[in-house]
Amino acid sequence: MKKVIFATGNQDKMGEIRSILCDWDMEIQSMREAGIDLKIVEDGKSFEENASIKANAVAAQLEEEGVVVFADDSGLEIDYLGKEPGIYSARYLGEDTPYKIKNQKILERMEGVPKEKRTARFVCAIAAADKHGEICVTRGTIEGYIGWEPSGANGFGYDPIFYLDEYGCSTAELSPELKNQLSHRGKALSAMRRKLESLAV
Ligand code: ITT
Repeated sequence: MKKVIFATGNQDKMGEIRSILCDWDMEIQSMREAGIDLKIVEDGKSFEENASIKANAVAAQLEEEGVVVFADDSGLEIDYLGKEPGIYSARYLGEDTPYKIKNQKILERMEGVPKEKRTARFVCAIAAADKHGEICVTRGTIEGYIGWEPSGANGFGYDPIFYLDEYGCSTAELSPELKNQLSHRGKALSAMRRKLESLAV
């Protein structure tokens, strides 16, 4: 294996992925850097299915041996809201709606809900595929709760309303290094790296 191409159009994710994998001796490219432009319909029923759909769609375009496509499908599950927005996290209230508004809406829907019922988690599935097909899928999660107000300017998406008990702050208030060490994405990517190393892909 000589190169990983990430099947994502999300620049915030891509930034985190590069930092998480910065000590891996591997060429890492975004889909755009690899010159691949694909509109992928994410119609799976789980994070794992959607990650596979994205990785397989891009891998089907590959001609070169030794290139592996990774895809990240991730989102926020809020227990009180029946695990919403879940796999629809990017599409919640509309793909182009600013996160300030999405986060405010979630806080409104959680009004009056006590701390013990505000549990939530970020989930990340990473799928890997090459020109011969799918290799494997890994999952990482981080448990937390929905706070009462947005706070912090780091991270992206739902980070300002997702709080960690152990740190008493939102994941948007953590340094990028600490978020990456603890996060769903950090865990799923580390698991994938170990798995591919053990399979000697
Ligand atoms: P690609 O499919 O092109 O990778 P996307 O943004 O559409 O980009 P997803 O379908 O996986 O990606 O949706 C993930 C959404 O979940 C993302 O847009 C955020 O709203 C949310 N999310 C995932 N990880 C997050 C994190 O670490 N912090 C905050 N929000 C996160």
